Amino acid sequence: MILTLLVTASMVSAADVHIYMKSRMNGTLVLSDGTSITTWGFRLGSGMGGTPQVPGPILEANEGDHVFIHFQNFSPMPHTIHLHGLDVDQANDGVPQTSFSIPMGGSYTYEFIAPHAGSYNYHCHVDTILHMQMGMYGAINILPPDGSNHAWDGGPAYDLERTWVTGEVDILWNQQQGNTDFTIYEPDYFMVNGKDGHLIGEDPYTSFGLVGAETALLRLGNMGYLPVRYDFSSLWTEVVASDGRPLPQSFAANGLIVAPGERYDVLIRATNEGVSHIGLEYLDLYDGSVLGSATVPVTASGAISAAGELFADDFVISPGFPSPFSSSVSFALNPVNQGTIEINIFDVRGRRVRQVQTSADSGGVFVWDGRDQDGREAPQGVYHVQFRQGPKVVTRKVVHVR
Ligand SMILES: [Cu+2]
Repeated sequence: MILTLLVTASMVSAADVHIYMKSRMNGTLVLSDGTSITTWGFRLGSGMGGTPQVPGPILEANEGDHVFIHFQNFSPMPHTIHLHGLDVDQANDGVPQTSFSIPMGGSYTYEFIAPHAGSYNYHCHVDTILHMQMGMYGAINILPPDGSNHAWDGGPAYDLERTWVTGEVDILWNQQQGNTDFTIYEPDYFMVNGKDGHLIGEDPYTSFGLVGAETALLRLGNMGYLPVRYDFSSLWTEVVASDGRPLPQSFAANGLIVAPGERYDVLIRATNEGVSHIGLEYLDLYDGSVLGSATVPVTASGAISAAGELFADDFVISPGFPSPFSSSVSFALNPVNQGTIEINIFDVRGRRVRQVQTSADSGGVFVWDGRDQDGREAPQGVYHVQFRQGPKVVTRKVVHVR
Protein backbone atom coordinates (compact mmCIF):
# COMPACT_ATOMS: atom_id res chain seq x y z
CA MET A 1 0.00 0.00 0.00
CA ILE A 2 2.74 2.44 0.99
CA LEU A 3 4.70 1.47 -2.10
CA THR A 4 1.71 2.24 -4.34
CA LEU A 5 1.35 5.70 -2.83
CA LEU A 6 5.02 6.45 -3.36
CA VAL A 7 4.90 5.42 -7.01
CA THR A 8 1.79 7.54 -7.60
CA ALA A 9 3.36 10.56 -5.95
CA SER A 10 6.51 10.31 -8.04
CA MET A 11 4.45 10.03 -11.24
CA VAL A 12 2.58 13.24 -10.43
CA SER A 13 5.72 15.20 -9.60
CA ALA A 14 8.90 16.10 -11.40
CA ALA A 15 9.27 15.25 -15.06
CA ASP A 16 12.13 15.97 -17.43
CA VAL A 17 11.15 18.71 -19.87
CA HIS A 18 13.26 19.14 -22.99
CA ILE A 19 12.95 22.39 -24.92
CA TYR A 20 14.83 22.91 -28.18
CA MET A 21 15.46 26.55 -28.92
CA LYS A 22 17.69 28.50 -31.28
CA SER A 23 18.69 32.11 -31.80
CA ARG A 24 18.47 33.81 -35.19
CA MET A 25 19.16 37.38 -36.31
CA ASN A 26 17.23 37.38 -39.58
CA GLY A 27 13.78 38.44 -38.41
CA THR A 28 11.47 41.03 -39.90
CA LEU A 29 8.69 42.73 -38.01
CA VAL A 30 6.06 44.87 -39.71
CA LEU A 31 4.75 47.59 -37.39
CA SER A 32 1.25 49.06 -37.37
CA ASP A 33 2.18 51.95 -39.67
CA GLY A 34 3.74 49.59 -42.23
CA THR A 35 7.34 50.21 -41.16
CA SER A 36 9.44 47.08 -41.44
CA ILE A 37 12.27 46.48 -38.97
CA THR A 38 14.95 43.83 -38.48
CA THR A 39 14.64 41.65 -35.41
CA TRP A 40 16.88 39.25 -33.55
CA GLY A 41 15.40 36.60 -31.33
CA PHE A 42 14.57 33.05 -30.44
CA ARG A 43 12.43 30.31 -31.90
CA LEU A 44 11.67 26.70 -31.05
CA GLY A 45 13.24 23.81 -32.90
CA SER A 46 16.68 22.44 -33.57
CA GLY A 47 18.88 22.78 -36.61
CA MET A 48 19.44 25.85 -38.73
CA GLY A 49 16.58 27.58 -40.46
CA GLY A 50 13.63 29.77 -39.71
CA THR A 51 13.29 33.29 -38.47
CA PRO A 52 12.99 34.48 -34.88
CA GLN A 53 9.79 35.27 -33.03
CA VAL A 54 9.37 38.49 -31.04
CA PRO A 55 8.84 37.88 -28.21
CA GLY A 56 10.41 34.44 -28.18
CA PRO A 57 8.24 31.38 -27.58
CA ILE A 58 6.48 31.03 -24.23
CA LEU A 59 8.35 28.30 -22.34
CA GLU A 60 6.29 26.24 -19.94
CA ALA A 61 6.97 23.64 -17.26
CA ASN A 62 5.42 22.40 -14.03
CA GLU A 63 6.87 23.35 -10.65
CA GLY A 64 9.57 20.83 -9.75
CA ASP A 65 10.22 19.69 -13.33
CA HIS A 66 13.83 19.30 -14.46
CA VAL A 67 13.99 21.62 -17.46
CA PHE A 68 16.61 21.33 -20.19
CA ILE A 69 16.80 24.13 -22.76
CA HIS A 70 18.88 22.79 -25.63
CA PHE A 71 20.07 26.05 -27.14
CA GLN A 72 21.73 26.44 -30.54
CA ASN A 73 23.04 29.76 -31.79
CA PHE A 74 22.56 29.97 -35.55
CA SER A 75 23.54 33.61 -35.89
CA PRO A 76 26.69 35.67 -36.44
CA MET A 77 26.91 37.04 -32.86
CA PRO A 78 27.21 35.43 -29.42
CA HIS A 79 24.04 35.14 -27.34
CA THR A 80 22.80 33.65 -24.07
CA ILE A 81 19.52 32.82 -22.39
CA HIS A 82 19.29 34.59 -19.04
CA LEU A 83 16.50 33.07 -16.94
CA HIS A 84 15.16 36.21 -15.32
CA GLY A 85 13.88 35.61 -11.79
CA LEU A 86 14.48 31.87 -11.74
CA ASP A 87 17.50 31.97 -9.41
CA VAL A 88 19.42 29.32 -11.32
CA ASP A 89 23.07 28.48 -10.64
CA GLN A 90 25.86 30.45 -12.27
CA ALA A 91 26.54 27.98 -15.09
CA ASN A 92 22.93 28.34 -16.21
CA ASP A 93 22.49 32.04 -15.58
CA GLY A 94 23.34 33.21 -19.07
CA VAL A 95 25.24 36.27 -17.85
CA PRO A 96 28.37 36.34 -20.01
CA GLN A 97 30.41 38.40 -17.51
CA THR A 98 30.01 35.74 -14.80
CA SER A 99 29.67 32.59 -16.89
CA PHE A 100 29.99 32.47 -20.69
CA SER A 101 28.17 33.28 -23.89
CA ILE A 102 27.33 30.91 -26.71
CA PRO A 103 29.36 31.81 -29.82
CA MET A 104 28.21 31.75 -33.42
CA GLY A 105 27.40 28.14 -34.30
CA GLY A 106 27.73 27.09 -30.65
CA SER A 107 25.29 25.28 -28.45
CA TYR A 108 24.63 24.78 -24.75
CA THR A 109 22.03 23.07 -22.61
CA TYR A 110 20.70 25.30 -19.85
CA GLU A 111 19.31 23.28 -16.94
CA PHE A 112 17.16 24.22 -13.99
CA ILE A 113 14.56 22.88 -11.62
CA ALA A 114 11.30 24.75 -12.26
CA PRO A 115 10.77 27.01 -9.24
CA HIS A 116 7.55 28.14 -7.55
CA ALA A 117 4.63 28.35 -9.97
CA GLY A 118 4.34 31.81 -11.45
CA SER A 119 5.43 34.13 -14.23
CA TYR A 120 9.04 34.62 -15.27
CA ASN A 121 10.93 36.01 -18.24
CA TYR A 122 14.07 35.25 -20.20
CA HIS A 123 16.33 37.35 -22.37
CA CYS A 124 19.72 37.38 -24.01
CA HIS A 125 22.35 38.91 -21.71
CA VAL A 126 25.02 39.70 -24.31
CA ASP A 127 25.26 43.45 -25.00
CA THR A 128 21.95 43.36 -23.19
CA ILE A 129 20.41 46.72 -23.97
CA LEU A 130 20.85 46.23 -27.71
CA HIS A 131 19.99 42.52 -27.89
CA MET A 132 16.80 43.00 -25.87
CA GLN A 133 15.84 45.98 -27.97
CA MET A 134 16.25 43.83 -31.07
CA GLY A 135 13.75 41.28 -29.70
CA MET A 136 15.71 38.70 -27.69
CA TYR A 137 13.25 38.18 -24.85
CA GLY A 138 10.30 36.02 -23.89
CA ALA A 139 8.25 34.53 -21.06
CA ILE A 140 8.55 31.41 -18.91
CA ASN A 141 5.38 30.25 -17.21
CA ILE A 142 5.67 27.77 -14.38
CA LEU A 143 2.44 25.88 -13.64
CA PRO A 144 1.64 24.10 -10.35
CA PRO A 145 3.21 20.63 -9.88
CA ASP A 146 0.08 18.97 -11.31
CA GLY A 147 -0.03 21.34 -14.30
CA SER A 148 -3.55 22.47 -13.43
CA ASN A 149 -5.06 25.88 -14.24
CA HIS A 150 -4.29 27.43 -10.87
CA ALA A 151 -2.01 30.42 -10.39
CA TRP A 152 0.01 28.17 -8.03
CA ASP A 153 -0.54 24.98 -6.03
CA GLY A 154 -3.62 25.78 -3.94
CA GLY A 155 -3.89 29.23 -5.54
CA PRO A 156 -6.82 30.75 -7.43
CA ALA A 157 -8.17 28.92 -10.49
CA TYR A 158 -8.59 30.52 -13.90
CA ASP A 159 -10.51 29.65 -17.06
CA LEU A 160 -8.10 31.13 -19.58
CA GLU A 161 -4.68 32.69 -19.51
CA ARG A 162 -2.79 35.33 -21.48
CA THR A 163 0.88 36.18 -21.21
CA TRP A 164 1.73 39.77 -22.07
CA VAL A 165 5.33 40.81 -22.53
CA THR A 166 5.74 44.53 -23.08
CA GLY A 167 8.61 46.43 -24.68
CA GLU A 168 9.36 49.35 -26.93
CA VAL A 169 11.18 49.98 -30.20
CA ASP A 170 13.44 52.99 -30.72
CA ILE A 171 13.74 53.02 -34.49
CA LEU A 172 17.20 54.65 -34.34
CA TRP A 173 18.52 51.98 -31.99
CA ASN A 174 16.99 49.30 -34.19
CA GLN A 175 18.47 50.67 -37.41
CA GLN A 176 21.90 51.65 -36.12
CA GLN A 177 22.33 48.45 -34.10
CA GLY A 178 24.93 49.57 -31.62
CA ASN A 179 26.35 52.62 -33.41
CA THR A 180 23.85 54.81 -31.64
CA ASP A 181 24.03 56.73 -28.37
CA PHE A 182 22.54 54.37 -25.77
CA THR A 183 22.06 57.22 -23.32
CA ILE A 184 19.30 58.63 -25.52
CA TYR A 185 16.26 56.37 -25.61
CA GLU A 186 13.32 57.77 -27.53
CA PRO A 187 11.07 54.82 -28.37
CA ASP A 188 8.75 55.21 -31.34
CA TYR A 189 6.65 52.05 -30.92
CA PHE A 190 5.05 50.68 -27.77
CA MET A 191 4.64 46.93 -27.86
CA VAL A 192 2.59 44.19 -26.29
CA ASN A 193 3.73 40.74 -27.38
CA GLY A 194 5.72 42.20 -30.26
CA LYS A 195 2.81 44.14 -31.72
CA ASP A 196 2.00 47.85 -31.60
CA GLY A 197 -1.01 50.05 -32.28
CA HIS A 198 -4.08 48.38 -33.80
CA LEU A 199 -2.15 45.12 -34.29
CA ILE A 200 -2.28 44.53 -30.51
CA GLY A 201 -6.06 44.19 -30.41
CA GLU A 202 -6.00 41.91 -33.46
CA ASP A 203 -3.53 39.51 -31.84
CA PRO A 204 -5.40 36.49 -30.42
CA TYR A 205 -2.47 35.78 -28.09
CA THR A 206 -3.04 39.17 -26.44
CA SER A 207 -6.76 40.05 -26.61
CA PHE A 208 -9.37 37.74 -25.16
CA GLY A 209 -13.05 37.25 -24.47
CA LEU A 210 -14.86 36.27 -21.30
CA VAL A 211 -18.17 34.45 -21.09
CA GLY A 212 -20.25 35.05 -17.99
CA ALA A 213 -18.20 34.86 -14.82
CA GLU A 214 -15.12 33.37 -16.45
CA THR A 215 -11.79 34.40 -14.93
CA ALA A 216 -8.70 35.19 -16.99
CA LEU A 217 -5.18 35.05 -15.57
CA LEU A 218 -3.03 37.80 -17.04
CA ARG A 219 0.70 37.27 -16.72
CA LEU A 220 2.23 40.72 -17.14
CA GLY A 221 5.95 40.94 -17.76
CA ASN A 222 7.97 44.00 -18.72
CA MET A 223 10.97 43.37 -20.99
CA GLY A 224 11.21 47.00 -22.12
CA TYR A 225 13.01 49.93 -20.54
CA LEU A 226 10.00 51.99 -19.49
CA PRO A 227 7.59 51.40 -16.60
CA VAL A 228 4.15 50.47 -17.91
CA ARG A 229 1.03 51.71 -16.14
CA TYR A 230 -2.05 49.55 -16.62
CA ASP A 231 -5.59 50.85 -16.40
CA PHE A 232 -8.01 48.09 -15.44
CA SER A 233 -10.78 50.42 -14.30
CA SER A 234 -13.46 48.94 -16.57
CA LEU A 235 -12.90 45.39 -15.29
CA TRP A 236 -12.91 43.43 -12.04
CA THR A 237 -9.34 42.68 -10.96
CA GLU A 238 -7.40 40.91 -8.29
CA VAL A 239 -3.62 41.14 -8.27
CA VAL A 240 -2.49 37.82 -6.80
CA ALA A 241 1.23 37.39 -7.43
CA SER A 242 4.37 39.30 -8.27
CA ASP A 243 7.75 38.13 -9.53
CA GLY A 244 6.75 34.47 -9.32
CA ARG A 245 5.48 34.51 -5.74
CA PRO A 246 1.98 34.92 -4.28
CA LEU A 247 1.41 38.30 -2.66
CA PRO A 248 0.89 38.16 1.12
CA GLN A 249 -2.39 39.92 0.46
CA SER A 250 -4.04 40.12 -2.95
CA PHE A 251 -5.65 43.41 -3.88
CA ALA A 252 -8.06 44.96 -6.36
CA ALA A 253 -6.35 47.37 -8.72
CA ASN A 254 -7.78 49.92 -11.07
CA GLY A 255 -4.21 50.76 -11.94
CA LEU A 256 -0.88 48.99 -11.67
CA ILE A 257 2.64 49.96 -12.65
CA VAL A 258 4.91 47.18 -13.91
CA ALA A 259 8.53 48.29 -13.88
CA PRO A 260 11.15 46.90 -16.27
CA GLY A 261 11.95 43.31 -15.27
CA GLU A 262 8.90 43.00 -13.01
CA ARG A 263 6.04 40.52 -13.38
CA TYR A 264 2.54 40.61 -11.97
CA ASP A 265 -0.24 38.02 -12.13
CA VAL A 266 -3.69 39.56 -12.31
CA LEU A 267 -7.08 37.85 -12.30
CA ILE A 268 -9.61 39.58 -14.58
CA ARG A 269 -13.38 39.28 -14.81
CA ALA A 270 -15.90 41.27 -16.78
CA THR A 271 -18.27 43.64 -15.06
CA ASN A 272 -20.34 44.65 -18.07
CA GLU A 273 -21.29 43.13 -21.41
CA GLY A 274 -19.63 44.22 -24.60
CA VAL A 275 -16.10 45.45 -25.15
CA SER A 276 -14.00 46.81 -22.30
CA HIS A 277 -10.45 48.01 -22.67
CA ILE A 278 -7.27 47.56 -20.71
CA GLY A 279 -5.10 50.61 -21.21
CA LEU A 280 -1.30 50.67 -21.05
CA GLU A 281 0.78 53.81 -20.68
CA TYR A 282 4.54 53.71 -21.14
CA LEU A 283 6.10 56.19 -18.74
CA ASP A 284 9.22 58.29 -18.85
CA LEU A 285 11.64 56.83 -16.27
CA TYR A 286 12.55 60.23 -14.86
CA ASP A 287 9.46 62.43 -14.86
CA GLY A 288 6.67 59.85 -15.20
CA SER A 289 5.19 61.53 -18.26
CA VAL A 290 3.36 59.33 -20.76
CA LEU A 291 5.54 58.58 -23.79
CA GLY A 292 3.22 56.11 -25.50
CA SER A 293 0.17 53.99 -25.04
CA ALA A 294 -1.54 50.79 -26.07
CA THR A 295 -5.02 49.37 -25.69
CA VAL A 296 -6.21 45.79 -25.44
CA PRO A 297 -9.91 45.01 -25.97
CA VAL A 298 -11.62 42.50 -23.70
CA THR A 299 -14.95 41.19 -24.93
CA ALA A 300 -17.56 40.01 -22.45
CA SER A 301 -20.74 38.12 -23.25
CA GLY A 302 -23.35 36.19 -21.32
CA ALA A 303 -24.66 36.83 -17.83
CA ILE A 304 -22.08 38.64 -15.72
CA SER A 305 -23.82 38.36 -12.36
CA ALA A 306 -21.42 35.85 -10.81
CA ALA A 307 -18.62 38.39 -11.18
CA GLY A 308 -20.48 40.25 -8.48
CA GLU A 309 -20.49 43.65 -10.09
CA LEU A 310 -22.71 45.31 -12.64
CA PHE A 311 -22.63 48.75 -14.10
CA ALA A 312 -26.08 50.27 -13.89
CA ASP A 313 -27.47 53.24 -15.76
CA ASP A 314 -29.03 54.71 -12.62
CA PHE A 315 -25.82 54.80 -10.61
CA VAL A 316 -24.59 58.23 -11.58
CA ILE A 317 -21.47 59.83 -10.16
CA SER A 318 -19.99 62.92 -11.77
CA PRO A 319 -16.33 63.11 -12.75
CA GLY A 320 -14.15 64.61 -10.04
CA PHE A 321 -13.86 68.41 -10.08
CA PRO A 322 -11.39 69.92 -10.27
CA SER A 323 -8.81 67.43 -11.53
CA PRO A 324 -5.93 67.87 -11.09
CA PHE A 325 -6.71 69.08 -7.58
CA SER A 326 -4.51 70.20 -4.72
CA SER A 327 -6.70 70.72 -1.64
CA SER A 328 -9.93 68.87 -2.42
CA VAL A 329 -11.90 67.21 -5.22
CA SER A 330 -15.71 66.95 -5.38
CA PHE A 331 -18.06 64.41 -6.91
CA ALA A 332 -21.78 65.00 -7.39
CA LEU A 333 -23.92 62.04 -6.36
CA ASN A 334 -27.25 61.46 -8.06
CA PRO A 335 -30.09 61.57 -5.50
CA VAL A 336 -31.71 58.50 -7.10
CA ASN A 337 -28.97 56.49 -5.40
CA GLN A 338 -30.78 56.05 -2.09
CA GLY A 339 -28.85 54.46 0.73
CA THR A 340 -25.23 54.01 1.66
CA ILE A 341 -22.47 54.40 -0.90
CA GLU A 342 -19.11 52.88 0.00
CA ILE A 343 -16.13 54.80 -1.33
CA ASN A 344 -12.68 53.29 -1.70
CA ILE A 345 -9.80 55.39 -2.92
CA PHE A 346 -6.85 53.56 -4.46
CA ASP A 347 -3.48 54.85 -5.52
CA VAL A 348 -2.08 53.94 -8.89
CA ARG A 349 -0.52 50.74 -7.51
CA GLY A 350 -3.92 49.62 -6.31
CA ARG A 351 -3.25 50.25 -2.62
CA ARG A 352 -6.30 51.51 -0.78
CA VAL A 353 -5.50 54.84 0.85
CA ARG A 354 -8.95 55.75 2.15
CA GLN A 355 -12.30 54.14 2.82
CA VAL A 356 -15.44 56.15 3.66
CA GLN A 357 -19.16 55.72 3.55
CA THR A 358 -21.59 58.37 2.43
CA SER A 359 -25.17 58.71 1.33
CA ALA A 360 -26.73 60.45 -1.63
CA ASP A 361 -30.19 60.63 -0.05
CA SER A 362 -30.14 64.39 0.11
CA GLY A 363 -28.60 64.84 -3.33
CA GLY A 364 -25.16 65.09 -1.87
CA VAL A 365 -21.67 65.82 -2.89
CA PHE A 366 -18.71 63.72 -1.86
CA VAL A 367 -15.58 65.73 -1.16
CA TRP A 368 -12.18 64.09 -0.79
CA ASP A 369 -9.67 66.27 0.99
CA GLY A 370 -6.70 64.41 -0.52
CA ARG A 371 -5.88 62.77 2.83
CA ASP A 372 -5.39 59.12 3.63
CA GLN A 373 -7.05 57.07 6.36
CA ASP A 374 -4.64 58.47 8.97
CA GLY A 375 -5.25 62.08 7.98
CA ARG A 376 -1.94 62.52 6.19
CA GLU A 377 -1.90 64.27 2.85
CA ALA A 378 -1.63 61.60 0.14
CA PRO A 379 1.38 61.89 -2.22
CA GLN A 380 0.71 63.52 -5.53
CA GLY A 381 -0.28 61.22 -8.35
CA VAL A 382 -3.19 59.43 -9.95
CA TYR A 383 -5.97 58.07 -7.72
CA HIS A 384 -8.98 55.93 -8.52
CA VAL A 385 -12.05 56.79 -6.50
CA GLN A 386 -14.39 53.82 -6.53
CA PHE A 387 -18.05 54.28 -5.58
CA ARG A 388 -19.94 51.13 -4.73
CA GLN A 389 -23.56 50.53 -3.87
CA GLY A 390 -24.49 46.87 -3.69
CA PRO A 391 -23.47 45.35 -7.03
CA LYS A 392 -23.06 48.73 -8.74
CA VAL A 393 -19.61 50.16 -9.16
CA VAL A 394 -18.37 53.37 -10.73
CA THR A 395 -14.74 54.44 -10.71
CA ARG A 396 -13.47 57.98 -11.26
CA LYS A 397 -9.86 58.84 -11.90
CA VAL A 398 -8.42 62.03 -10.40
CA VAL A 399 -4.95 63.56 -10.25
CA HIS A 400 -3.62 64.97 -6.98
CA VAL A 401 -0.96 67.67 -7.15
CA ARG A 402 0.55 69.48 -4.20
CU1 LIG B 1 21.97 38.18 -27.86
